[in-house]
Amino acid sequence: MNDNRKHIEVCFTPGEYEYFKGEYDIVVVIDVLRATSAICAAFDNGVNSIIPVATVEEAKEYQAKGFLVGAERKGQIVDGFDFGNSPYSYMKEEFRGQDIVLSTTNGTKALSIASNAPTVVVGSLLNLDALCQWLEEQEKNTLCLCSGWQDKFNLEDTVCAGAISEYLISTGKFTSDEDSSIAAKYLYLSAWVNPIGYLKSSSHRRRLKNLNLNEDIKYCLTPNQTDVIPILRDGKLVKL
Ligand code: 3SL
Repeated sequence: MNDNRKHIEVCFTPGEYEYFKGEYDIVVVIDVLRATSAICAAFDNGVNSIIPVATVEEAKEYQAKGFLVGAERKGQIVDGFDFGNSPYSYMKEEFRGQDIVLSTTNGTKALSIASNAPTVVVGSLLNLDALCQWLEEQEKNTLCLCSGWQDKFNLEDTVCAGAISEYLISTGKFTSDEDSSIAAKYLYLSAWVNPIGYLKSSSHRRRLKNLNLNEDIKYCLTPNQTDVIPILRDGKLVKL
């Protein structure tokens, strides 16, 4: 057994992050529905950078300075902003090469609380394989931080974190100690036979379905559509 194995652990919600922080070289922030999926889609479509901000007030300050700003709360575009969190918003030609500011209910909050970690990257089902391979190459202690929903556990982020953990453990270079990590792995193993079917039961999927966001759900739950790995550098997400 290789005793130099690095840790891959899972934190279920931003509220629990304080019990994990400081121990990991890399934090992977995950918000499958929809913030980190939208961010991956944006970079895949040529956006130059994204400044994630935790509050609508900060988003308004950037708007006043002339930035292109998106804001979402509870699944809907915040009044006064032109776009929110739909991955399709970021596929417009006019966004290519642009610097964007984004504030969302949970995803940008998680990015903001993780921002002091040595390395922060964005994970989703969309960039799953590329991210797993990159994490394997780094061989560093890694934490998957699930954005959850208003500090509550959610299925889709946990399944994505479990997929990352399972892959890294299978390389023989990583191990997990925390029960949250082991639970995430088992959840992933039972979900992966039919991820869309499994995640049909998730509360946030139902919330988004009620807002007629079925196309977004389908897109966000379809793995491996891009190789981009967004990374936080000086408060800005850029393409690695
Ligand atoms: O919480 C978030 O950051 C969002 O992704 C939520 S929603 O999918 O836009 O409802």
